[in-house]
Amino acid sequence: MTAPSKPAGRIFSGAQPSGNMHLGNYLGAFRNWARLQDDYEALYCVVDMHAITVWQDPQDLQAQIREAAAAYMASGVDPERSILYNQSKVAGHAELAWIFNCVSRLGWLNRMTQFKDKVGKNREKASVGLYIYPNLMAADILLYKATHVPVGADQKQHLELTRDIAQKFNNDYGEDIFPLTEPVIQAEGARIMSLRDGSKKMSKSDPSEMTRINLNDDADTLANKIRKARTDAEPLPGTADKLDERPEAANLVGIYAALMDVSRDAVCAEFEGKGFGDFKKALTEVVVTKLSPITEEMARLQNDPAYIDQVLKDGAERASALAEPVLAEVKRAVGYL
Ligand code: AQP
Repeated sequence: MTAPSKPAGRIFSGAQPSGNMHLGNYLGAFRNWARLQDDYEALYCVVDMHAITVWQDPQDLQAQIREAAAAYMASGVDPERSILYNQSKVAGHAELAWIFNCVSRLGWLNRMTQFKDKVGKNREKASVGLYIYPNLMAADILLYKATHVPVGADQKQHLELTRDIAQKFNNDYGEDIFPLTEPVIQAEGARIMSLRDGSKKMSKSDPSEMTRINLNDDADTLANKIRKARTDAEPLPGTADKLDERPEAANLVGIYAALMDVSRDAVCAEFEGKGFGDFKKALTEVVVTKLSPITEEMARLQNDPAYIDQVLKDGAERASALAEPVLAEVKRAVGYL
């Protein structure tokens, strides 16, 4: 009998239960989480503390937390092999975040583009939580000394901040406590854009439902959203580099490529010269085929909230057991009695 091989490291990742989970979350995150769980020790968290940085109705939030957990599992995350839990159940996230609030610098947070994008001109009215969100994200990751974080390209800047915080903490306290965590970003699917505007990412919080493909959309809804997706009048080119100035066309080709696990060049070669009428039909078929098993499994799981709650509770106990020694080490280094 061969001994089980050692994991390549420890992964932490999460999504905010701030609305319906969508195709961007699936291709940029969940699908990769499932693929990585055999090679890494993996913690996948429903980051409900992040979600309340913008207003969430308490009743809706409970349903959204369960929906997120169901989406992870339906995408292939196995709660036995991975640790699946919700953030607010492990108090160490908040405790370490406070320490990091005292390590992180205002100048660093002022450079975070996601905060600027989210608040726009309403900076004065944004919650303080939204501003210090990247410090909590650093705490999420470093509470478990995670070595790798699989994320969409939009989170790269936050991960760089996590590394800055780890480095400054280690320097300030003269101990090598935290690792410098590496992002794991996939080539295809790393950045799925809005169906209505190729310059904006597909997002849960976009007010228009037509901008995103939700994992719980039925086949008719999906077909309608793809039919109405913005494109241009040109046919598809033979190679993907010719899509550089055509963001909406590039996005649809990218979605097709990511779902089929092929390159964008391969998709262009297949559809060269075809118009978007034909391409959208083929894309709809692929989206429906790939997403309908996930949609069905999510619905099945959400019909059994007690099961989801038990998974989250078990996961929180396992996560707490990993977090406790790290938090004890940090508190000792900081000089808490
Ligand atoms: N459009 C996207 N393309 C690729 N990956 C994406 N992710 C999110 N949107 C896309 C990845 O999904 C994971 C979970 O993201 P999140 O829910 O924590 O936060 P977010 O990036 O802020 O997602 P949304 O949908 O835009 O939420 P709201 O609107 O609530 O802010 C992350 O790994 C993210 O990269």
